[in-house]
Amino acid sequence: MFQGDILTLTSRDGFAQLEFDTPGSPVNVFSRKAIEEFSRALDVLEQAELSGLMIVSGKDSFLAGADINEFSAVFSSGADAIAEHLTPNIKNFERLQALPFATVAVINKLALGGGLELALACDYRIADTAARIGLPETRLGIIPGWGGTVRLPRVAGLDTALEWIASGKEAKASEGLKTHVLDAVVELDQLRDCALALLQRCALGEMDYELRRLQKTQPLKLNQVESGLAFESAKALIGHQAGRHYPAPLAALAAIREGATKSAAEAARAELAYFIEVAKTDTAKALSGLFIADQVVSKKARAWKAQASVKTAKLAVVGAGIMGGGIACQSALKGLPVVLKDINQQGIDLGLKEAAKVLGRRVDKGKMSAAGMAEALTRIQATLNYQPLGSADVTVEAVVENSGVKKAVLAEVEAQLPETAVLSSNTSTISITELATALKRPEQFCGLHFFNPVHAMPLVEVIRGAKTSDDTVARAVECATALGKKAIVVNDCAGFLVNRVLFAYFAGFAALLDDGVDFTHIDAVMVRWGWPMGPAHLLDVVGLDTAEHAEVTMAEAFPERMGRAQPSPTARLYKAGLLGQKGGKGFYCYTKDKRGRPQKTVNEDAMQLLHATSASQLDDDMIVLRMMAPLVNELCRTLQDDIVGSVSEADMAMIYGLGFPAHRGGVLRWVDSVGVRQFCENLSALSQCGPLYQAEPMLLELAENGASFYAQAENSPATDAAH
Ligand code: 3H9
Repeated sequence: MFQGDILTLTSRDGFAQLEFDTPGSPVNVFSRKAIEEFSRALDVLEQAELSGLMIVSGKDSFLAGADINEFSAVFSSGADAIAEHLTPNIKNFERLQALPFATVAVINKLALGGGLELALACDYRIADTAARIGLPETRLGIIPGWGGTVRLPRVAGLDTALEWIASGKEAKASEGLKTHVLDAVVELDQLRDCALALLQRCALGEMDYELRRLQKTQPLKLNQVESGLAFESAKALIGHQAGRHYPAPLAALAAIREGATKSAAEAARAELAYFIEVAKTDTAKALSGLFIADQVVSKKARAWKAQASVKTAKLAVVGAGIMGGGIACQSALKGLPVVLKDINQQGIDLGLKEAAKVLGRRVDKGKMSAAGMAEALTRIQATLNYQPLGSADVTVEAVVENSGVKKAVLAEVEAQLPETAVLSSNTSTISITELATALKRPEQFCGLHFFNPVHAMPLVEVIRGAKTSDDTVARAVECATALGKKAIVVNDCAGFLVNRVLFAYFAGFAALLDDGVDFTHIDAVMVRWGWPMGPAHLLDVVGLDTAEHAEVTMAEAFPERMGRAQPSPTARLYKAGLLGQKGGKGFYCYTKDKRGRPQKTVNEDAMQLLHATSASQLDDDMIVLRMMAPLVNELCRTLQDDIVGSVSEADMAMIYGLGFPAHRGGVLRWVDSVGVRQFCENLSALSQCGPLYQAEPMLLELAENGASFYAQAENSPATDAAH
């Protein structure tokens, strides 16, 4: 009946089938082209003599929503452009809902965002038992824009709609059925037969699809007092959960609230107004940009993985400290057998204790059964001998952060490994090329830098030394992804990508402290700005001994920016015997309250040691600039020096490795939102603050051309072989 590039409309015995199948893509999305074809298919459907329609997918999943790649250009083009982008599918869904026969959405595997909105515009929704459905728009900084805030409350009730839309959660098919979002859940191979049977019953008048349409077009049936209470309590809860940097969940609530007492057509207008309001925010641009940057990272990792000559079937970890134990635990959790080797039983006990602690917390939270935990722990083979390492495909060295010790251990381990094995180091700062000088097979050696705590931090930096082979990089990426991590391949330098940039940030912090600014004030400002913790707190968590040691390494590598004439604040506290959180005292004192919950109070000794005065306070914007400028500059240098392969990977590494606030979309995307030229002007006011504050050539060039990091990245996507 209709044949487009994406959509095919056919009919048999009076029942039509509209199939989405986007050529060359693993998933279906509502791109402009798909929307346009949908509208043409509706032209045909409106004229045809039919008894029912089922909408199906030719892919192994139904529909993943709007094409997120189209958002950035649209969101930057103002309210009219946003409205123009949304309107064709709003109309399509209204036309679908008004067809003169029953309609059913056949959901295989997933229906998200606009995919579920399409299904909600159908009279019935049937999904397979493993399907996941949801409206994840608020996670992208927007709200559903094709009727989700109008139809979901009318189909499933206010509570379900508020919960699903504000959280952006993906629900299982069983929950969809329980909440009446779905009408039936069947085995995958029965989906289409079941849909046809349902349409036949509608055609025979056994089921009243018109009644369902009536429910979707009328105001919500709510008692005014109750609904006032429901909206007010939801507002408090959603506002609290979302936090001040994420406006979309509250905008979704406002759209639902405004539409609740209105007809569906009026409610749709309210939805559009709220959609435009949020789509224009930097948060929406940042969060939808993040999805795309994340896809760049995943795509590169997939490409590396595909090249790996051997899949990791067994891992080995040498050094059973907090990091070694954490890596072994992650391996066990992901079903990968792991050998955990240390030189003494105490070390082994510590590593196993760490693993049991992490898994135990999962059991407490109901994420794992006690039997599952026991089974996972059996995957860890603890040993004091080298011999079991012989069966591991990849070995991670995680001993003390000292170049001499690491070289000796690595050489010893290499001698025990089969010639085909990959050896790696979990060093956080020491050059991989330098460590490789101790080895006979440097081409089979690389860095695998995990972050603490291993189970919680999504990033692993895969560091390529001067002699590391492509296959070793590929196998390391394969191993990191098998451990459930996001792998980003970087070239070698002191601190690699993440710590090199982090220590520039700490250098900015030290400079502020030298100027007498109170560290509690800096921490408070940076947390308000969106960081999960301020720099002083972060240094305490890293450990002042570890941080001081890394500072020395970084100062040696980059003396002009990170070298210091006098001991840094970290060094001063460390020399005064303060170790940070693990020792109970650092910038802050760490204790537990009566209920055993951790407490953090200012350490007055640290205040005195650092001569912090509240007199020399700078305003918040200046503190943010003084903290962020060294980080931005250093990140530019890592791009200039080819340490990291693309703007997207640089930004994602900051988010996954440092917890940089996601609502800012990444460090460089944040600079784009300020404007590169404006950022350089802001920096020029800080020229007296030294080399950390001199704008890098990359920034100056972008500023001169009126360009931005992402405009640049989109024009010349980094696909270079080095990464
Ligand atoms: C929305 O619908 C708003 C409306 O209310 C109103 C709008 C105006 N767009 O992740 P994968 C691509 S907002 C563009 O590797 P998986 C993805 O880039 C939207 N592309 O596979 C990748 O491309 P490539 C609400 C998309 O199995 C390929 O598909 N929807 C989109 O691990 C495979 O993806 C969402 O937020 C998209 N919407 O996971 C869903 N979705 O092959 C976002 C996927 O070139 N998507 N691609 O690298 C996801 O959560 C996951 O991709 C999904 C599949 C679960 C679907």
